[in-house]
Amino acid sequence: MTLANLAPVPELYVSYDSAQKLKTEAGDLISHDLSPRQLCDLEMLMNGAFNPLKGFLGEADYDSVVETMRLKDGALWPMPITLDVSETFAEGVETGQDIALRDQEGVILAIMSVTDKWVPNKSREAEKVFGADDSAHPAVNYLHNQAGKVYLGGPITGIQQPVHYDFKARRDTPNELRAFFRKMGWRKVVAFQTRNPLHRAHQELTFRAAKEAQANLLIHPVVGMTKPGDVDHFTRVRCYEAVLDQYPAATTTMSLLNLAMRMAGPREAVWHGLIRKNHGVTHFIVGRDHAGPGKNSAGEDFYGPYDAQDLFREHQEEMGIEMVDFKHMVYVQERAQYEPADEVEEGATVLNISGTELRRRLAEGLEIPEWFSFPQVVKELRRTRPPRAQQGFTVFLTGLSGSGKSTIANALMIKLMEMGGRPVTLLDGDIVRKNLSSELGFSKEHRDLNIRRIGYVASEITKNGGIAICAPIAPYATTRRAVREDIEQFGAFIEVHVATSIEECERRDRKGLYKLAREGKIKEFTGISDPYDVPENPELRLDTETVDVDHCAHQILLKLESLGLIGA
Ligand code: PPS
Repeated sequence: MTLANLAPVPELYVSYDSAQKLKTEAGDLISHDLSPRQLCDLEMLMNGAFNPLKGFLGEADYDSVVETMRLKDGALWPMPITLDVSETFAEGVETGQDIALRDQEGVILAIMSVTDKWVPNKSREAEKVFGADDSAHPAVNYLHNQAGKVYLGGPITGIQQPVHYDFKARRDTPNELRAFFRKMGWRKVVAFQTRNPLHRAHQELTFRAAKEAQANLLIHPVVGMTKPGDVDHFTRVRCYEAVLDQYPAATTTMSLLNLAMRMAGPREAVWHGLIRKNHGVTHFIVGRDHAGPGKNSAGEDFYGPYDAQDLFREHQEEMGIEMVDFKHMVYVQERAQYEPADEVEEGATVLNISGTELRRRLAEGLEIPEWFSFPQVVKELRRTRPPRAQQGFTVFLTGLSGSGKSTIANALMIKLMEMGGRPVTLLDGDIVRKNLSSELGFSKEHRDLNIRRIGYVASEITKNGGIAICAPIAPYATTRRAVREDIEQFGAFIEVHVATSIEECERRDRKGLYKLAREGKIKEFTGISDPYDVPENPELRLDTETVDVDHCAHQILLKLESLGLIGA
């Protein structure tokens, strides 16, 4: 039987006095500004959640983790925790040097003594850690399109904890949770990891898991980074707080974990187990498709539904934390209660609402029955996810110069303004280049920056319930995808490919630019001397060669209507 050993785990912080001194000295060091994901990783490193790691992995440990799920000393550790930086930054850093790690406001949180600097083989990392070098996997996409090209490794000296302004009382370090369990006399604790709101089925299964293991229950949701598109953590925590009242008092607690998930399925499950072990937990609930990233680019699941459970089971003894299998709970109408799907009497009426169905009901403002969730949870979800017809969204037109993007965008804007209800903003390529991006040219870097700026403004508009219509060339698929991700956190992103051929654009040559490009007087001209990645799966593709502008704009309106974004 697993009982908790609640002695403290090692942290990487120095004493208050040393921290003050180090902070002053660190002012002279080269600084790295941590990305949101690195910030989460650093917090987990410093507070002992990633024990036994002492810093960002060096090259030998990294290779070993990628290949064998173990550090080079043999300790089980399935996830490479690495500090990725740009090539330019890496050029200025030598091994043996100390660097300061700062948060996004510039506060120095830690010093890292750089022992290793190398260029990783990211495709190998993707294959081994995430199972496929496929950018449909969010962590693989991050690896190739967001993470820097060079990795730095070395031990960390922790100066101060990252500051959180939200839900302070609900955030605990591993040692704070251990102390709490000790104080409460909890010797067996089962943890439930989640990145989704809890409904009645979850409440029932976690309660049963705790009863079966004769343990107390820790609801341990991730509030760092989860899967793009998830319900934001502010809303989720308000939902969790509402559900907490449903458990018998004094048997259950909730704590927030500032982890940046990777959605790595089986490896992630083992990683989650090790992290919970560090928090003093003895049992861990692993469900079907734990930390699953969704479908790969061939439309298939990345991992088998029980791969995570299998890998966890294989290692649980070594980890010192027991797995509790997730039971698929369903609502049995005749008995008016939840029961494990495999225990339901034959002939009984089983009710279930899938995640997709729930999102549809929320999006369309439809009823969500009491047997499915708690009224308070539904109220919170409705507050942040109003019906689609009241949410903000972005229409992103992309196509060659002279394809007709601006004309269609203008017609669409007028039509939407005529309908009223939401403010509409047009971010046309030329307008943006005049106002937001006047200093930029047409190199790949500048184009990316230009599109990221448009994406940023559009995401703010979308977040605040408005309609953004963007009409840049946006020639690169990876940048368009990044913008989609930014915006889909807040509302719909409708990519419209204005598919006018290069021949037709050149024939029209409204601005005379194609002629100049052919003569070599304009360099890096899209379609002539610079690439255009044709969108593979846009929400809509418009043919402007046989269809007039008015009708093109109308086609977009029909699409918006079919998505529930306008109308009723
Ligand atoms: S990008 O690639 O998305 O940043 O381009 P964008 O901001 O939409 O700007 C495109 C407009 O700039 C003019 N222009 C060029 N386009 C492509 N390549 C080169 N080298 C270039 N130089 C100037 C052109 O008029 C584009 O306007 P549109 O409205 O697309 O015709």
